[in-house]
Amino acid sequence: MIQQQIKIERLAANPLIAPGDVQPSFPDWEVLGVFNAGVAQYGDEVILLLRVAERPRQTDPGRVLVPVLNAERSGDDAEEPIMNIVAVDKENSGLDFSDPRVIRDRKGATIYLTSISHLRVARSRDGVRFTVDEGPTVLPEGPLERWGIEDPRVTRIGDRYHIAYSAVSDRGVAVGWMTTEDFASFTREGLILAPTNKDVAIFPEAIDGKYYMLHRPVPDGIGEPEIWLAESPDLRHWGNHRFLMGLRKGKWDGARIGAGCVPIKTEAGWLILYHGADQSHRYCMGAALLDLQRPDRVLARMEEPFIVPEADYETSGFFHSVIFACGAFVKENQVLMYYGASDDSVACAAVDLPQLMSALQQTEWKG
Ligand code: MAN
Repeated sequence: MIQQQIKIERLAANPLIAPGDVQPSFPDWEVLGVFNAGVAQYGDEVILLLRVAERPRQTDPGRVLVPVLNAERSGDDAEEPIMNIVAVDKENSGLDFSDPRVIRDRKGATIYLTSISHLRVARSRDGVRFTVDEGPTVLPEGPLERWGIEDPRVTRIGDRYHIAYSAVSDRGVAVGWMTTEDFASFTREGLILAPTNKDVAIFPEAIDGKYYMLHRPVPDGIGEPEIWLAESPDLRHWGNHRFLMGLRKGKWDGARIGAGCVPIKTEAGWLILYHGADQSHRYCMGAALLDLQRPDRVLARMEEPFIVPEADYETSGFFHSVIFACGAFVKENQVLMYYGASDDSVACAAVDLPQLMSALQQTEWKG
C-alpha cells in the first residue's frame, strides 16, 4: 500500500545522475553507484554532495578486487598509493559473496565492502541538470574511514553547512562531522558518535539554545535499529539521548528505520522524512511530525510510505528496490526530495507539501 491522496511527481529527467556521469577517481577504476546525496541550497545553486561508490576494474575472474584506503599514507609521499587493493579468492568457501555490497565470513560478519565511497560535489541552477566535479571532493581519511565515507546529510546553520556522514572502517560504522562555508574547502571536526551508529540528521536551528540530531544506533543483541534523538550545546558534544520512533513489525518499516532528510520546519511541526526497510530489504520513505519546541514528542506518523520503489531505476540497480533520501527542500509548496535509487543513481521527486501535511495530521498514529 502507498499513502493515498499525496501527489508525487518523479522528475521526467530521472535518474538525474547515473554512474556513467561520474568519472572514477583513479585510472582503471569504475564507478558502481552514485547515490544517497546530501542536499544544500547555496547561493542560487542546488548542491548535491554525492556518495560515489567505486572499485578497481575487476580484471581477475577468480578473485574479487577490494579497495581499502591506505590509511598509513604519509600524505606528502606521492609514490605511496592512496588506495590499497586486496584480492579475495572467490573460491574461498569460508566466505559469503551473496550480498553485492559486502563480503562476509560464515558467521555473518562483514570483512570487506566491495566498493569504497567518497563525497563529490554536483551543482545545478535548475535542480535538474547537474555538473559533477571531475574528481573526489572529500576522500576518506585515516584508519576510521578505511572503508569509506557514506550517506552525508547537510544542515545549514547560519552561514555554515554541517555535514554528518558515516565513517566506515573495520572498527565499525561511526558518525563523522565536517563543516564548510563554500563546498570547496571542508573542515573535519571529528567523530560525533561511536560505532555502531549512522543516519544522523542535524536540525537546522537550535531550540531553546540546544541543537538536536536524529540518530540511529544499530544494537547487536538487545534492541533494534530505530530512531533516537540527542541534543548538544555546541554541535560537538551530544547527550540526553532519547528513543524517538520504533519499528512497526510486519510493516514496510518493520526491519529498520533511520533519518532520512534533514528535518524541515513547518508551522505544524518538524517534518521528518525517514527511510524504512522491511525484511526483504525494500527501502521506502515515510513521514512523521515532531513538536516544534519539544522534538522528542512525535505528533504524527503516517501508516504507509509516501513513496515506494516503482520506477525501473528504483526497482533495479546495484542493490534493487531502494529509495534512500538524505536531503530535501521546499520550493513553491513542493518538497523536492533527492534520493538514492537502488544504490545506483540519484533521482528526485516533488511531493505536494499541503497534501503531505494534511495526510500527517489525519493520521491516527501517535508515537
Ligand atoms: C544501508 C545504508 C545505505 C544503503 C542501504 C541499502 O543501510 O547505509 O547506504 O543505501 O543500506 O543498501
